Amino acid sequence: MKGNLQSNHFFDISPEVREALETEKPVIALESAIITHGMPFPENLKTAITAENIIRENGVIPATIAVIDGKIKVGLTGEELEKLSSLKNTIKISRRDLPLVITKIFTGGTTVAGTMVIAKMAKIPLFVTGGIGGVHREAKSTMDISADLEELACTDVTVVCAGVKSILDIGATIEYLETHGVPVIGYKTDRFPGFYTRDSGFSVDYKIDTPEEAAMIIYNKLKLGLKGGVVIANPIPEKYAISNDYMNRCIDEAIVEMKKKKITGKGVTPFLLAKIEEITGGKSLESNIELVKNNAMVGASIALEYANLIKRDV
Ligand code: PSU
Ligand code: MN
Repeated sequence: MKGNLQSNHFFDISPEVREALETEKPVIALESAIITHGMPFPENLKTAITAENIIRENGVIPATIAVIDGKIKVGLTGEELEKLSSLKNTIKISRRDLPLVITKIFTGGTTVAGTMVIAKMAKIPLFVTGGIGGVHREAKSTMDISADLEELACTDVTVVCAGVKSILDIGATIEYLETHGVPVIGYKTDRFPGFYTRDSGFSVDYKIDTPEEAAMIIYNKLKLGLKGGVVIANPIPEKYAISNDYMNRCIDEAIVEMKKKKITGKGVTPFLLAKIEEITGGKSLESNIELVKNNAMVGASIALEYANLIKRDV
């Protein structure tokens, strides 16, 4: 399981992450499109730092992934985090953008898909985010299906998230994951969480109650040689949840605005996130921050258990 990318000139793995990978200490990746395109400054920076701190306090090394000046970074310094969160007009980097941004020496945040690609290359088995992308509500005519789903179908990295927002067609997103053989597991819940809400109205097939169980599922999947990711769906803490009805009204309003402005492609998700924050007067942002912290905590506890399993397996 040793990291072998130290000599690869595309990568810059931080000394802390490199040491952890070489000595099989628990490491968990974090995405950065949430920093560059998901939250405004300075909340994006504060949340990124807090999530890293939570992970460290739980005995795990955080590896935030991004591309800075054409280098693929695994583990960012404080300065790099600051630069990434305050820069305007950075690139939202998914799988397809990677060869471009390293060639053109660009800077940007990696989406769930982009982060999974890099985490896999760096041999990091787990990763924490807020929410994953999915099938957009009008995908029948727009074909807008997030590359995150295809990545989950083929790349062997587990994602801890709070489900998906109802800016998406949640039912179609769940069906897509089922078709592509991606396990969707409820963490202490049998409902599929809807990001701001603990229950999207859809169920999950399996509920787990402990980090040990999550780690064992990921480990057994590895042993079976099954390709693809796993979704651990961890609901937002009750205290920060927002009602489905209210949220859906805000989302409908945001979508009307999006259509008026003719926003399409990779601009859709960042636009909707920012618009919803504006409509809710910042309430959605507060919830977003809290669910990321909660995912960092659960993700770290799973990473610890998973590292124990890998250590025992020689
Ligand atoms: N959903 C959220 N917050 C986010 C994202 C999604 O609730 O910040 C970001 C993630 O980086 C995700 C990306 O990978 O948006 C999906 O974008 P698209 O729909 O363009 O694939
Ligand atoms: Mn899209």
